[in-house]
Amino acid sequence: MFSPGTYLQHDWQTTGEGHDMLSCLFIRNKQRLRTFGLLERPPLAAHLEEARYKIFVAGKSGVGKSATVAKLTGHDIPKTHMETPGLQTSTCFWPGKIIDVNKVTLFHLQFWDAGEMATKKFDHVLSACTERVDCILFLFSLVDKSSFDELHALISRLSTPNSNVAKLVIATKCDQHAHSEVTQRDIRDFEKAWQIPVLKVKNIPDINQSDINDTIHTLNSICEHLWQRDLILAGKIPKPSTTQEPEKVIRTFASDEYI
Ligand SMILES: Nc1nc2c(ncn2[C@@H]2O[C@H](COP(=O)(O)OP(=O)(O)O)[C@@H](O)[C@H]2O)c(=O)[nH]1
Ligand SMILES: [Mg+2]
Repeated sequence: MFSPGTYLQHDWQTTGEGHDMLSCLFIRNKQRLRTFGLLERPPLAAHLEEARYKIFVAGKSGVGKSATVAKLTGHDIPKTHMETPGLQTSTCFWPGKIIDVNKVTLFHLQFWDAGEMATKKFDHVLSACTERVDCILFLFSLVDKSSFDELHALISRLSTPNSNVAKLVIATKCDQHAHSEVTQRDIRDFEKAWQIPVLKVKNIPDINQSDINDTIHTLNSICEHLWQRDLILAGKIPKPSTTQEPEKVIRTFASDEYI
């Protein structure tokens, strides 16, 4: 796991250049991201190099997959839970300043969100989501411990050895932290065991600067992990060696003790 700000300048959005670009991407007095149709591009796209990525959003039904995608793509956040019918894709454009080359890249993120029923009923839905995927976001809800416990099996099921897919975990419903069933310690232990960072989101409308900063932080983190993955694929940086499953780590320690 690398520290935020290794590949992407996280405070770039507060600079004059970043501020100007963000004003093309936010609407309603900077309270919400602009949405783009299939063939639409933000006005700043003409001047920037664009990098396109497919992101699959996985997690138990009701954890907030559709709400998270809606928040990150500027759509209305669903107020009640309605199982996503079939498969939905949504797009977001996000500019990020790459530290190494001192250049702004426009990240074109396409989120793939599938309802649980659809993935269980039709095998091709899950394979469509994972085919040539660049990143998987594993979601759990802070107020549903079982969604956190299920993560281990979910990550193992969707990870193939030596695959170069960027992985991030997102904890949803952080606005309800008073009712949290998952402790900070659980999260720290999880990060240590899996070497996958856990981001936190609250899927409520961005009503103040701190909420907007949370959205900016989430998008920067996703883009930074995608960029790191590209550098690994291009052979420019080594692949982190600590991505084995926790069970294997535990077994190694256990056999060492007997030596
Ligand atoms: N308070 C709060 N509610 C959330 C959050 N994320 C999702 N929800 C609610 O949780 C319910 C399920 O969300 P949804 O995105 O439909 O779940 P999905 O089945 O994983 O796609 C909806 O009523 C959302 O409004 C959050 O961060 N905070
Ligand atoms: Mg859904």
